[in-house]
Amino acid sequence: MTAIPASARPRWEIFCQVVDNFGDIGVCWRLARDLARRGTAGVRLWVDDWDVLVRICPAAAVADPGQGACVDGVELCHWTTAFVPRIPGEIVVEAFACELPPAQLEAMAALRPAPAWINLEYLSAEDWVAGCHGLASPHPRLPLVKHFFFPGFDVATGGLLREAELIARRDRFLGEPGGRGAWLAERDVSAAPEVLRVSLFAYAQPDLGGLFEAWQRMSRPVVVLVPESRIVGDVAAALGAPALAAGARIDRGTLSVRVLPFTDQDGYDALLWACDLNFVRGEDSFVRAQWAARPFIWQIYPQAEAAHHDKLEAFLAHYLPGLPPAAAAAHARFWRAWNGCAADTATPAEAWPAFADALPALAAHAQAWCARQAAQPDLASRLTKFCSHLAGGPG
Ligand code: TRH
Repeated sequence: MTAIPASARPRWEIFCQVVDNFGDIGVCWRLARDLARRGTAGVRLWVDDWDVLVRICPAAAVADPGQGACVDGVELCHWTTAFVPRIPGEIVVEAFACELPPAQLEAMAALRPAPAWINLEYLSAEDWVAGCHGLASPHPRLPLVKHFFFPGFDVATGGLLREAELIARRDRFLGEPGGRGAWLAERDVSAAPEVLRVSLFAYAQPDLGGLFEAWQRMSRPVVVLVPESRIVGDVAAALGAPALAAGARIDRGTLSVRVLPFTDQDGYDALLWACDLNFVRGEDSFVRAQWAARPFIWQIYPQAEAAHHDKLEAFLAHYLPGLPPAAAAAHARFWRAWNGCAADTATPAEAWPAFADALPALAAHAQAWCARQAAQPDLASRLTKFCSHLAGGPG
C-alpha cells in the first residue's frame, strides 16, 4: 500500500455500493485493478463499506478509511454520507445503478467536456441484454448522459472481466512445479488423479447433508475445500459438527471437508484452479470458475419471485450446447437442484450420481467454453473502446 497520489483528475472513477455479500465490490475491485494494470492514467474507486473492501483487499486494512489508500495502483476512497467530490474522472462508472451523489453529478456537469458516464450493469445471459447494452439516458436536468453497459457472453454485449495475463497465469500455476502441486501440498490435499477436489462457495444450502452422504459413498476420495463464508454454518450442520472455523478438518470415510481462510481474489483464483469441480455463486466467482475451465456449479443470487431462475436458464441455454445429451441433462438437473428450481424437483443428492458420471465430458466442455470466451475481447477492453467512442461527452 502506498500513500494516495495528489488527487489529479483520474481517467477512471468507479462508484460502488455494497448491497449484500461481496459481489458488487468484488466486481468493482477487479475492474479497477484491471484498468490500473493496463497502465491507464489514474483509477479511483469509491466504496461505501470499508470493512467489506478489506475482506477482498486485505492491503486496505492498514489504511484510515478517512484518508483512503492506494493499492495496486488504485486510489481507494471511502464513500460516506459526508461525500465531497474530487475532480471527477474522465470516465465515471456507477456500478449496478448505485446512484451517484448529487454533488458528484454537479461536479461532473461543471466540466467541459463532461465525463463519460457509465452505469455498469449486472451480468446476465438473457436475450434482452444485447438490446439494452449501450443505451443512453440523458439526465433530466443536467447536461449529462448516462450509458448502460452490460457484461455478457457474446459480441453484442460488454463481455466478461478477464485480466490481460489471466489465462497465462493460470496455465503457469497448473504447469510449474511451484504451482498447483505445491498449493495442494501446503494444504495437505492429495494431487492424485483419483481424488476429486471440490471447492465450495455458496449461499445457504439446506440439502448439503444428503450431498455429503452421496460423496461419502463415492468410489473415489472427495476433498471439499470450503473458504470461510456463509455456507460454513450449513457445512457444520450437515456434518453434525459444532461451528467450524478456518483450519477445521472433518473426515468421514472417503469424504474430507476442510475449511480454508477467506483470501484475496488472487488466492481465490488459485483455489478454483487447484480443484476439479467448483461450486460458485453470485457474479464474480461465477465468471472466475469459467476462466478456471473446470466443471462448475453456479448458485445464482436469489431474487424476488424467483426471477433469478430465468437468468439461470438463460445461462444454461448458452452453456449446454456442444455437450453430449446425457451430460447436458445431468448438468442442468444438478444446477436446478442446487438452485431449488421448481423445474426439477430432484435434490442435489439425487442429481449427483448422473452429474458425477458426466464429469469427464463436463471437464472437456468447460475447457472448450473457456477457450471460446477467452477468444473474445474482455470487458475492460470493450468498456475502454465504448468510452473512447463517447469521448467529448454531451459537452
Ligand atoms: O458475494 P457474492 O454472492 O456477490 C453477489 C453477486 O455479485 C450478486 O450479483 C450481487 O447482486 C450480490 O452479491 C449483492 O458472490 P460473488 O459475486 O462471487 O463475489 C464474491 C467475491 O469474493 C468474488 O470477487 C471472489 C471473492 N472471494 C475472495 O476474494 N476470496 C475468497 O476466499 C472467496 C471465497 C471469494
